[in-house]
Amino acid sequence: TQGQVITCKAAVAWEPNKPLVIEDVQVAPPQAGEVRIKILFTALCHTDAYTWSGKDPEGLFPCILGHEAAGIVESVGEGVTEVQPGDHVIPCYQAECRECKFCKSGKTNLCGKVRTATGVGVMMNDRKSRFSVNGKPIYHFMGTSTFSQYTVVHDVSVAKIDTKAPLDKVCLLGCGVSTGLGAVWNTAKVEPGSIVAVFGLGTVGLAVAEGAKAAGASRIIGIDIDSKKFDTAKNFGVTEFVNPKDHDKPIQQVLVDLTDGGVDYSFECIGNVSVMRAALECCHKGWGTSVIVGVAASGQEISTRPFQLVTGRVWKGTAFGGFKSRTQVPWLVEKYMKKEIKVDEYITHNLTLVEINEAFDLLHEGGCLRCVLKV
Ligand code: NAD
Ligand code: AHE
Ligand code: ZN
Repeated sequence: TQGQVITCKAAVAWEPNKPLVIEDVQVAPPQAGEVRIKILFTALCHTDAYTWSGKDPEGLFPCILGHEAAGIVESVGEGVTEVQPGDHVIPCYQAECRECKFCKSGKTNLCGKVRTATGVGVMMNDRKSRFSVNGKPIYHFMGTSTFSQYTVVHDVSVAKIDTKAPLDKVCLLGCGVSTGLGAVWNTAKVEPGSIVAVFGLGTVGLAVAEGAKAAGASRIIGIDIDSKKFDTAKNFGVTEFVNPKDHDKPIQQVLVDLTDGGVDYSFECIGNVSVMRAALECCHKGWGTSVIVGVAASGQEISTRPFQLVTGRVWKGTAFGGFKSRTQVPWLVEKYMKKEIKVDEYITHNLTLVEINEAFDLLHEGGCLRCVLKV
C-alpha cells in the first residue's frame, strides 16, 4: 500500500450535530514529513463532542474527528526518520518539533511547527487535506483524525511507544488521562500535603484526582452535580465529595468554609465559565492556584474581581497537561506498563467504529467515562 491511495472506512462529520456517517474514504499517501497510521483503537473525548456540536470556532465541516487513539505506522513520507512502518504509535494533537521557539523555550509544551495547519484542518506541506470522499476533500481535525482506519499526521505529532503496550488501553494516553495527570504534575506542581479541589469528575477530573493522590495531596475534594460520580471517584483518590445542588451558598463559599480559607490548588475539568470562576475563588488567599482544563464554547469568557488575583490567587490553564508529547507519551506508557498509573479503570465501554453514534450518546450519559472503539 506504500505510496498508494488507501480506501478505508472512516466516520465523517458532514455537518455539526448530524449523526456521523461511515464512509469509504480515500486516504492519500504521506508526503514529506508525514506519517500514515493504521488506527486500531480510538476513544471519544468530550472535546470531539464539543467540536461536533458546532461550538468550536476552529471546527470545520466536513471533517473526521477523533484525537485519542493508538495504531501502527503503515508508511512514512520523505525525510521521516524517527518512525518506520510497523512502529506502534500514539498520534498527538499537541505536536513537539524540538526546534521551534515554543519547544526551545523550556517554558511550554505547546509547539508552533504545524499549529497553523492543524487549526484549519489541513497538512502543513501543501495546506491540503489527505482525506477525500469521491473526490471531495474532508478536513482533518486536531492534526489527528482518528475516527478512521487510516489517517495521515505530521511526523512531529507521532509518539513511538513500546510494542508490548496494549493499544486498546494506552490509546487513552493520547488525551484525557495524560491531561489530568499533567495538569497536577506539570502545570500546578502540587506538593505533598496540599488541599486540592477537582471540579467535574469525568475522565479528566478523575485523572487529576489520581495525579493529586500520587503527588501526596492530603485532601482531594471532588465536586460534581452528578452524585453517582462519587463511588467511582473514591477509587481514583477523591477523599470528599461536594454536590453544588446540596447547597444554597455559592460553591466557592462552601469550599472556603470546608478548608479554613480555601484550597491550595483547584482544577476546572468541565468547560463551564461560571465554574471556572468558582474554582478560582475557592482558592486560598496568598497562594491558591487554579488551573483551567475544561474547554469552553466559542463566545464564552471568564471573569472575576481583579482583587482575587491582587490578593495572591493565580489563574492558569493547561493543554495536554503540559506534557511534551513525543518525549513524554512513551514515558506515560511505560508508567502504565509498570502499573504506576491507571488506564483500564477509565474504560467503561467498548464498541466498534460503526457504532460511533451510540458511543457519542453514551458520552452524554453519566455512566460513561471512556468508550474505546475498535477501528
Ligand atoms: P466529561 O463530560 O466526562 O466530565 C465532565 C464532568 O463534569 C461530568 O462528570 C459532569 O457531571 C460534571 N459537571 C458538569 N457540569 C457541572 C457543574 N456545573 N458543576 C460540577 N460538575 C459538573 O468530560 P471529560 O472528557 O472529562 O473532559 C472534561 C473537559 O476537559 C472538557 O471540557 C474537555 O473538552 C476538556 N479537555 C481539555 C483538555 C486540555 O488539554 N485542556 C484535554 C482533554 C479534555
Ligand atoms: N479549538 C478550540 C480549542 C480547544 C482546546 O483548547 N484544545 C485543547 C485540547 S482539548 C483535548 O481534548 C488544547 O490543547 N489546546 C491548545 C491548542 O493549541 O489547541 C477552541 O475553542 O478554539
Ligand atoms: Zn481530548
